[in-house]
Amino acid sequence: TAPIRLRDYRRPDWSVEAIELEIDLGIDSTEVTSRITLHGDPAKAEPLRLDGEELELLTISLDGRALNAEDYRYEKGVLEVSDAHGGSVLETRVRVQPAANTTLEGLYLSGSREHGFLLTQCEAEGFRHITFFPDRPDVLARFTVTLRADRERFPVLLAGGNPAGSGTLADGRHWAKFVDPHPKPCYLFALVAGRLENIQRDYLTADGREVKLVIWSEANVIDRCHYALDALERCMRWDEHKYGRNYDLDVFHVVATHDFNMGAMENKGLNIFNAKYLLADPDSSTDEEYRAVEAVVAHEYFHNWTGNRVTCRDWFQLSLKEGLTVFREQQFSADMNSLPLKRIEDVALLRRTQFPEDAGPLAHPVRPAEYREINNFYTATVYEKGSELVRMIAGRLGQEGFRRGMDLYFERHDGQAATIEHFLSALGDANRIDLTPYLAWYAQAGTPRLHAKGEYDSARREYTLTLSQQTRPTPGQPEKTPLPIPVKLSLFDRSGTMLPLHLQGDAQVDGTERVIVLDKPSQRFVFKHVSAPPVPSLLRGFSAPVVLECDYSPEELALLLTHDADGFNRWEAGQQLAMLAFDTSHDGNDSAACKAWCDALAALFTLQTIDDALLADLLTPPGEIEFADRQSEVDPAKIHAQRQSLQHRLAERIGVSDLLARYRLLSTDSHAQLEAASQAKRRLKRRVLELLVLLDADQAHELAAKQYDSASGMTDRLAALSVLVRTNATQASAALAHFRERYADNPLALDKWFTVQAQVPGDAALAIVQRLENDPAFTLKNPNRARSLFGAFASTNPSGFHRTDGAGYALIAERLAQLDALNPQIAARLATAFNGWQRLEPVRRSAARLALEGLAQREGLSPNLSEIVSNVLQ
Ligand code: DPP
Ligand code: ZN
Repeated sequence: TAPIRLRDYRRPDWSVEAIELEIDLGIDSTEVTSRITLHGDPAKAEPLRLDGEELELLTISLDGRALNAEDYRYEKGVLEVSDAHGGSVLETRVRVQPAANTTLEGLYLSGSREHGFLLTQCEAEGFRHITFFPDRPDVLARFTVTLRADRERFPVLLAGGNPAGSGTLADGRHWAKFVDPHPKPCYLFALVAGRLENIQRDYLTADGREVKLVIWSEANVIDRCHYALDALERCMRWDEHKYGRNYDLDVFHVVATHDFNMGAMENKGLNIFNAKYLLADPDSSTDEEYRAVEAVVAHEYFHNWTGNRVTCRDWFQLSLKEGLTVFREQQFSADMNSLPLKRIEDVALLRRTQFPEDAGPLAHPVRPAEYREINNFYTATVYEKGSELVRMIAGRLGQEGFRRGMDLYFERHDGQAATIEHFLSALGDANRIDLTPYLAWYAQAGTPRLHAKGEYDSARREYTLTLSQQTRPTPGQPEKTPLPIPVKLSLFDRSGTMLPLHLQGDAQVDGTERVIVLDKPSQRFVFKHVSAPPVPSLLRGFSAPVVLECDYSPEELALLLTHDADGFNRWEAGQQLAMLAFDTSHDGNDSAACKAWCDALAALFTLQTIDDALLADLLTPPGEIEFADRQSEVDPAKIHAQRQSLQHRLAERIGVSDLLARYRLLSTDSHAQLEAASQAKRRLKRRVLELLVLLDADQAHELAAKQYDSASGMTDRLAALSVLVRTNATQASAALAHFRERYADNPLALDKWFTVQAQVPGDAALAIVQRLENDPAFTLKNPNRARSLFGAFASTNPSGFHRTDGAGYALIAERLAQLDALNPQIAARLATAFNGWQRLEPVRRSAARLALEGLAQREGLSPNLSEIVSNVLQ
């Protein structure tokens, strides 16, 4: 199929003023009657064309007249109708088959035929699997929805919008009607029907609207929804306070399902969540998962303004809502928890997922120029890098300026389908700043490399910082232009004190931290009145999504690691130092960098003045994927071994007795409370245990086994299990058996049981994965389960997946083909694990190529999977 291009965008010939849906729900067969009131200019309009995939058309009429075969044509996903005009009403009745739908797109069944419930997923192009419609985000219509179903089987009927009546039908079935006063694109349509329980709360918005907040789930997990309800209330208050945004319907429904392709979906008034991001309780959720629930609840809620009230003109603009909403969620989570820890977590995620994407064959701009399958563009680049771009611009405008800009954005575009240009214009106009230079960030793929070089002139007492930028070619973009890169910086003297900054050209000193903007290939910045050679702390808070290259000495990095007041940059200095240590330590010979890294961390460890959670992060070197990202010929087994030996050095430097003592100290707080201090202790305790096992495996295994047995919550239990399993402890099998049994009826907990085993490093992993896929609890049909085993293995376990014999590749390629027949979206996502294969060392590289080429040649691959496989192969 030909790609769809941004530059070919045309406004729709036809739009829809209103749609009335009447849906007769059944598990095997659901009938959808749709009446759409058209809007179009008959003079210049093309014939009416509507999207519709695999719909069994039962009846069709235009303005009350049943259409004959010559009046319309339905083929290849398009319904074409002649003689429609502005104001015409087209009525169609179609049949769809929810239970047979394994793609989890459109209308489908979650759970069993006997007990499951029906639900929809329409973003990006699922609505065309439900009825005929112009399935594009710039067609906004008023939705009126009536659901009809058997009352016993489907006691709960929900759709987006406000409730507008319900009752019993003559045949004994019941009905419920919903009217959404806000015109919306069809990707925001949703319905849910089945046996569900709820918890609810009244909420009064800042502008005085009484709202019912209702969370729905199957009965057995409804008591695990309370945390999400609290989080929902918190994020609603926060959005009122921070952005002046109020909720705009009388009800806000949130529904949990175990069968979902994405994390969650922001359908207007009826959010639908992957249970993984809604359910939380101490016995089955880790601290990280609690934070993820809070973050995703907020993300979907925030979409109500950034996504729903102002939506996207076309799918190329996806980051307009996703990047912006990720950014808003990151701000919220930082406010609720800790700014530096959140920043560290987000930057680590960016480096683990987005940087490799941007450096390989799948690289694409935050606003892609073309795509074949839009579902393949819900990527780390659109989401995470997109958020970094908003952050850069927000930093440029300052807190108040950004709020002014957002206010203007909402004022101008409420009720509209907007573009990235609209967004930048509103932010810029409100601040009388031209932000168009930032558009280049949206159009250009690849991670810029920022090179920094400092020179000190003792005679003139000047420090000159030369910054230069370079972005490597990416597919389809051989030439790169320079981007505006805001660099937040401070200068430290050698005792670790920040120096006043007097930039040449400025009238006077401007504090001890400031932003300079590099917007040319190379630029010099001169700082005056600097009394001794300083150590620059660059890119503070990660002020731009770039790779910083600066020739720091180990001592300079150690100084920043010890003294930098910016929590993020402190961590960053440690990461850079660990990178240096990794590059320079060979065959047991410790380099100066390795020594400096170990010494600095050991000192911080002993000092006990640093927050426990931050310390845990400082004690963690970059991941294997980040190390691999910097190498031209990747040997994942070697990287794993080298990273292990680096950690071993660190553990040795701290020493068994200090590690043990700290472990014991941290173990005194054994209650699964959610307070930050308790969470921090658990995080550090896990890290200490992981270091201890490198020095004294027997002792650490005993402690881990005890921790597993006595854990009062999932965080401690899973940490212990993971240490036992990954380091092949004799106690591992008993703990695994216990976990399997204890959580047999808890799919989210059981997913962790699969994952922890799929992440066993090295060649042992494959046999484990092969054994686990024969576990009766394993199924490819459930996305969470498929990801928990194959996703964990292929995407998060480099030394396990990348075997020299290629058996890891062969297994995943085979499963991809099977998965593709069931659920193309999930198959395509999993296939991205092959990204980066071109940079593997030759033996693995040819094995990976073989597996990929074999997969590419299979008959009947979905457009989703073929796009990823052919892009990865190129
Ligand atoms: N549900 C996905 C998200 O919220 C797509 N909109 O990011
Ligand atoms: Zn989103």
